[in-house]
Amino acid sequence: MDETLSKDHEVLIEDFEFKPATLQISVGDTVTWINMDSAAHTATSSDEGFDSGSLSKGESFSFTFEEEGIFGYICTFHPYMEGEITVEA
Ligand SMILES: [Cu+2]
Repeated sequence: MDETLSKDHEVLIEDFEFKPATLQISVGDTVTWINMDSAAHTATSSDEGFDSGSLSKGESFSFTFEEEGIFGYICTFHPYMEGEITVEA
């Protein structure tokens, strides 16, 4: 794995949605969630692999994916907010 090839991706949390809700990335890539809403949100994976904790407006959370797989996540405050990260080798 060449570190220089790893990429950064952004997911905006806006209008009670993750944008984009689904994202395909590669192992070693980093995803940053940024809360654009006045309401607090989280990005919390189903398997507890990552958890942003409560993000206020303008706050962000980054996670680097070191394993391939499909990682579903929600906002714990609004469980109908769903997203999915697909990590490919
Ligand atoms: Cu939320």
